Amino acid sequence: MRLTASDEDGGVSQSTWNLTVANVGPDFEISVSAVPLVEGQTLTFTAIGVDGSGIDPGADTLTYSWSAVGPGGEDLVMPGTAASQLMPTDEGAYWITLTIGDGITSSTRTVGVQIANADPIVSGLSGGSEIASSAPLRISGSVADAGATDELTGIADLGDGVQLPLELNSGNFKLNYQYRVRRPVHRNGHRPRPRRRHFSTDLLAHSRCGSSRRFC
Ligand SMILES: [Ca+2]
Ligand SMILES: [Ca+2]
Ligand SMILES: [Ca+2]
Repeated sequence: MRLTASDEDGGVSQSTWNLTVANVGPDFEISVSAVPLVEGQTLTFTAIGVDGSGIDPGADTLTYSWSAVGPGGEDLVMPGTAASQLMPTDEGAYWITLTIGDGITSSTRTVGVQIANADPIVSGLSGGSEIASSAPLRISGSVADAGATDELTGIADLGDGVQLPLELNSGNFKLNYQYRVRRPVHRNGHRPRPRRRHFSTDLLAHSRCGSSRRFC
């Protein structure tokens, strides 16, 4: 910085003052999108300044480097600049780290999110809801789970003590069961003619934890 002093008679004097402006590094927090913290849900992480200020007070060009560690200690890729996204495939604790540099120095922040398991969903049920006692029971449908690594099992509970395992093929199942009703014997030794009857079937789907069994 140069200081100049002048008088009314044309006298001039100058002096130089060395002034150094120090860089201020990035300062920020990581915000998480307000969505349910469950597996299969895409989460958005955004770098924001502290207390409403900017991430860096200078006009520096900032660089961003995101990374994440899953519940099993696995490294997860997170591209992006001021914001990045991650879709947890299973429940558990995920740790997201962001480093922002301004060309001179850098700052790093880490935030953790606890992801919950999502229940499997049974859908697309089709088949007869009323059959004769000697007719086969046929029901089909599908089971889906938001957790990409969850292993699915299913049980059909006929409500009378009979429970049948569902064999899932790519999430689809077909239940084919010969449902028999014991007909009472009358005093004369004859059985009454079979009558149609109603029954209810509960399909229970379960998901087993994939990579992080400690959160089951
Ligand atoms: Ca700076
Ligand atoms: Ca799961
Ligand atoms: Ca699940």
